[in-house]
Amino acid sequence: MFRLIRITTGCLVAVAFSALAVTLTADGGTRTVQIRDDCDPATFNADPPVGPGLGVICGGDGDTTFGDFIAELQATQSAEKWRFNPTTTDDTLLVARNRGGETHTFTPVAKFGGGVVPGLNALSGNPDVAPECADAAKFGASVVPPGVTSKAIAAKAGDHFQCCIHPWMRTTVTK
Ligand SMILES: [Cu+2]
Repeated sequence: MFRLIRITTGCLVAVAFSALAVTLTADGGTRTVQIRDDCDPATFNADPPVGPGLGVICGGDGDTTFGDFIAELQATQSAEKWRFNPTTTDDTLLVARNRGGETHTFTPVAKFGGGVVPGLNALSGNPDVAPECADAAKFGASVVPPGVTSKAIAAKAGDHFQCCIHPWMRTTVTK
């Protein structure tokens, strides 16, 4: 750094280098976790399955019908296109960005477990509800609606984040 400054001329250039170094350091530890789904609005918002009074649950333009979503869960205990990306990160400042059509949560949990939808817990093999996902009073602050990016969340190695609606959606912070 000193050599760079010496071979350049002028105070403004030196200041510019310093500012760049600070910016790179700050960005290096931040990770945007993309939240994705593929819900087909016609079938996800139909009644059934959603039922009256719950409003629109799929505001996106995905291609997976509700029937295919359930069938995939029955076959594999997961729906591949409902996911956090990445599923592991060594970054310790996280923001979650919902690029899907459904509301998701990005909730810190001590241990991965089920969420607030009993049917999805059963289909995904998560019968034990994570306490942090037990009710909206607990996970409400971690809800990420479609199109929204969360505030930055400080994390450390070993931390776990999951969706309290779709409990197979997970990210683990690694060393
Ligand atoms: Cu979700």
